[in-house]
Amino acid sequence: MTSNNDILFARAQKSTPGGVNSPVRAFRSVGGTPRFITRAEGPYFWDADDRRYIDYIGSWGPAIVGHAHPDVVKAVQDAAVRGLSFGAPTEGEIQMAELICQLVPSIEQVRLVSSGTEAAMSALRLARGATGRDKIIKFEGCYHGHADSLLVKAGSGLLTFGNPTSAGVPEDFAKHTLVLDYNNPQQLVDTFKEIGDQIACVIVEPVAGNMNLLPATPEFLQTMRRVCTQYGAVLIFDEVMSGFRVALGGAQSIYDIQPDLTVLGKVIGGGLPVAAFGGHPDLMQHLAPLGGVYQAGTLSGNPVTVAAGLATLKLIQAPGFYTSLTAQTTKLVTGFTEAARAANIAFSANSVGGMFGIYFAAEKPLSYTEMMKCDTAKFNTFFHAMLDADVYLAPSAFEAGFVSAQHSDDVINATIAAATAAFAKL
Ligand code: KE4
Repeated sequence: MTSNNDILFARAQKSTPGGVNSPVRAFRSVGGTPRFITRAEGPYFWDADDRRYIDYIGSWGPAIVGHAHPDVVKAVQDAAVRGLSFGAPTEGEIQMAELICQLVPSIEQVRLVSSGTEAAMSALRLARGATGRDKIIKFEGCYHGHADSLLVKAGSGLLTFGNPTSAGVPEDFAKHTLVLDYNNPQQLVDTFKEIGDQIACVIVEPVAGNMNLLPATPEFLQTMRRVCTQYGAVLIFDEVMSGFRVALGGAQSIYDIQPDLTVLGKVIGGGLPVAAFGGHPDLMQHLAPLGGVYQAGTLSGNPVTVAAGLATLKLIQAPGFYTSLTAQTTKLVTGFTEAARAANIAFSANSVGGMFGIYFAAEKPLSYTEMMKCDTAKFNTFFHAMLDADVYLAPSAFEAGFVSAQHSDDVINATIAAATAAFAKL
């Protein structure tokens, strides 16, 4: 019997490139038919055949309190009946800004935007405008959204500037971006010694989640903080994924390092489109309408989105929220690892707070190069075995997974049982 997902996917591909509005959803790296989701609740969502899955995508991070949480839904409903968007300031935006500043110590002023891409792009422009410098440093394997300057891969040598990873990005844009190795502090020091006074900023995922999960070593981030201070470069932590996911104060609270700017997204909107960037007022004052760095947005600080975000941020401040989320995620990762060992599969796993990574490699990868050696064919087989067992993992060997506060012991145990059977198939 043809699945409704197949019917919808065939139809979607006629009106939208690849049938999706974001590439990772198309299942291109794992093969098969994407599931078209009709509804979600708690740790579950349902596809077009009304089949229920345990969801470990969580909208790539936002659904940290569980899907369709009654408090969040009510906040959205209450806001919506008062109008959807005004193009004028609201008190909710002040409450959101004040709460973000309270929860993230390095942020003293913040600007709300509508996507992580927009937030990272704006933070880059602010760093360039504030320093008067053009060059930026990012790291291979880190993703900061699809702004032109960030769709750049490593050049051949240490100081060869980047080449575009995407068609449509002019060489002239890529040449200002230097792509270095994640978790390689010495390379960073050497680069700054050479051209530190040309560097506007360093942007990094302090806990990387876009090459699968790869946490930075403390030394890597400490070195980064030191050289940015020494050479007057802006240190930007992209915590779109790790913010309010790995800890209430984000990765910067775990590593106890204060970046100059922080980029946030995902969790702060609870699933509706909001992101943010913020830091010290000395930097933020460069932004229009005060300063010369232009940045704007029709739906920035949207009242309905802010209502969802405030309701979500209220829930995650509950005492023990992260203790419990971390415990559940650790149980999941431990269960996966034990099941793989019992089946004699070369497998490892890692987690930080409520995000996890699974690797078809005997040891946890500690670098991009090691990560690229993971067995993606085995992952793809495992992915589909789990999907057939109604467990929906991220449809790529190079994405992280996300646990919500609603992933109870029963849900985790059911997932581990499915993994035990799936490993046996490998
Ligand atoms: P958006 O523009 O997709 O809201 O955010 C871009 C972004 C920026 N920084 C980090 C650290 C991110 O993880 C992201 C987006 N993450 C991906 C997950 N790999 C979103 C999923 C997708 O592209 O559909």
